[in-house]
Amino acid sequence: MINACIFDLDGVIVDTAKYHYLAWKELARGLSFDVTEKDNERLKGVSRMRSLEILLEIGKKDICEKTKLKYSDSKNKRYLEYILKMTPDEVLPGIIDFLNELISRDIKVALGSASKNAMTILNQIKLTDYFEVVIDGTKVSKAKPDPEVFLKGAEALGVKPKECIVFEDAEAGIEAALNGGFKCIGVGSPDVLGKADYVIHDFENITYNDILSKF
Ligand code: B16
Ligand code: MG
Repeated sequence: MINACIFDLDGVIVDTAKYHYLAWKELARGLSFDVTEKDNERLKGVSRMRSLEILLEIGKKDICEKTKLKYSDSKNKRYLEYILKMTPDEVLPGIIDFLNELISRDIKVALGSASKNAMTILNQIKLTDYFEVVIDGTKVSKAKPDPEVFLKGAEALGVKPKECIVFEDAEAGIEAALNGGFKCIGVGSPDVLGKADYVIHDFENITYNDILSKF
């Protein structure tokens, strides 16, 4: 019996990856190197500090912890400038219909995101009220692929992992869901998300029955 759904934010509900990319690119440019869109794929779903470390590996820069904090803060300030301009139009296609269907069927709904900016983004896109529970980067100590974010979400909803479907766009997130004993739907390309139980391209014209039929 499936009683609940947990949604990742970036890449599932909205495409904030493009703003992360712009902000990281500006930081890299200031350090005299460039990042490509392919590099950016490695930053999806991982924490802010781990993203910075991957970026510095790409640019072959070796810096001390104090400077890392300064760089991650400055990237986040730039990122905030982008997300504070977001509007509800940026919610990805099909998401609102799908959330409304879940709510009308009494399926519990939570958000499980690595982002410390998740509440700001939900407020910008006016989706806060859809989520009974929000577990974000401010509430976890272990990053995906550790299942902590989803386990805390399930616990707060009062459901067992096996009763819950996680929707994720990143490989690290799919691994986190499977490591926690959740059912998992990948959102994006099967080439990247092949470990998921099933992969959808996006939520356009997807009903809850379509998802249930995969389990
Ligand atoms: P922040 P998700 C993740 O969000 C992003 O995919 C990842 O690129 C980002 O580094 C991470 O949040 C932390 O974000 O800097 O805002 O705390 O996909 O888990 O919703
Ligand atoms: Mg994501």
